Amino acid sequence: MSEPSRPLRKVLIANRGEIALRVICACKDLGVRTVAIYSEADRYSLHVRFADEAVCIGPAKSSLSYLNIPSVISAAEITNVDAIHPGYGFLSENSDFAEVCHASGIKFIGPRPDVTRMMGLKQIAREKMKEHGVPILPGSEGILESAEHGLEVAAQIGYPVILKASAGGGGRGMRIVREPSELPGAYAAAQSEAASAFSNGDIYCEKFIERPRHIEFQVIADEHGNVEVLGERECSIQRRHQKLIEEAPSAAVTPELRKRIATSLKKAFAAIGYSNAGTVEFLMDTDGSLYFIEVNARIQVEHPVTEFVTGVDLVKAQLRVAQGEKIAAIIGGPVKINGHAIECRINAENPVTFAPSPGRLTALNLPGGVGVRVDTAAYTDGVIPPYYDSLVAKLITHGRDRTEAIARMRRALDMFVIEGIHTSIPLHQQIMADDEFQRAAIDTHFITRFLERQKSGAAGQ
Ligand code: MV4
Repeated sequence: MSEPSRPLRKVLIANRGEIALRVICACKDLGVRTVAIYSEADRYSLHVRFADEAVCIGPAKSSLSYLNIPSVISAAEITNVDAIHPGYGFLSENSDFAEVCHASGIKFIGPRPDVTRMMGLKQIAREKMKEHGVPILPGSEGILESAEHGLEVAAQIGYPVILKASAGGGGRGMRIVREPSELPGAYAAAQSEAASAFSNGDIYCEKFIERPRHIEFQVIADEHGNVEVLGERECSIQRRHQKLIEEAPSAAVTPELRKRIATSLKKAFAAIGYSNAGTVEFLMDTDGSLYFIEVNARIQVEHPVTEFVTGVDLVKAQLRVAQGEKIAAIIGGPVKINGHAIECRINAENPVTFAPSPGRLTALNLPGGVGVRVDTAAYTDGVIPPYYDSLVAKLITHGRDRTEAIARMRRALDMFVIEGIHTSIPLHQQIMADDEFQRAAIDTHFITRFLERQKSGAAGQ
């Protein structure tokens, strides 16, 4: 093990729920002390219980607590932490927050603020990736200057095209344009929507892929210019831009393609000075080509499937990178993809209407056994508050191959008991039994087709 040049003594976790607990686990494994922050709605949460110290930072509403930068920084200063781990969501990709951390002498566990800011401008990220050999979709060079400029680019690349907000991401502020007559209206709408949602009306344009797979690559980079790529995840099973099921590896990525993309990403990420964990989103066209779309400069919800198939503890790796350690010491050998892993997100929601279903858990049984992992902050008599996202647990299974991972997922779902609220467990049981899912015949329209099949009574076996 390489000696950390800046060993972490104490870390504040600027998050809640399962990811706060996940970070506490990694800190405990490294012998790092932890500080939890919590809102008034989370006083009895497990992250508060299992951290060494805990500070209440405000009312239930996120904007007044987990998103309140002065409150988070005050808690960090009072408890004298060395660093802040932001988890995902909340302040995790807020480069202003990362800057305030550093100005207060606190290490932000993530990429440098200037790099995160650059990745947040999607057309700049696109340009940088292109510059270093990562494949991108045909589209505008930089932002569109006008609707006329959009018409010129679209005429060149061919319809349909998609207009995207430079400061958007995750599906917000996009417009599909199928013919020239639609473009000026779509451009004006996208621009005003982006201006009010992101205070930045910049729009760029790409060729629209009708039926893509959503595939993302895991990157981990140290602060000495070394980058490693830990394979990919298949994330096509989503509903309204909320992922439901993720797996690693993708059944659609060959070892040659994986190698080629990894090589290009190592070059690009070294060149932009990226450090810590990152995810690179791609779309795969029906011909099997992968195209870069955006970078997520944070640890992601679905990181456990990558941990299962690579054996790398990604959150511990984030902490070690922040201590100044080198990737070679952290990964300790060449990356090998071992078997197959699947994650089902268990949400507090009605499995038919998808309406949120917060409340008290009157009974809980977590499944276990070979190849099963549950990441959750849930406990019997605990409450899922209505203020935050509806994730109750992540159920992750591993097998020697996809078939074994599915069998273990079905067994684990059957033994997962949650009473008192509605959850997506029944939905996952039906998807696991679905023929298209079992054949890995998936793309971003899978859920739409699946729900249609359910309605028409043509269920799987
Ligand atoms: C696209 C696309 C088709 N063509 N870009 C949605 C989320 C954001 N990260 C990018 N998104 C898309 N970008 C081009 N050029 C289709 C989507 C898209 C999508 C992508 C991944 C997973 C689910 C999706 C659902 C609808 C649209």
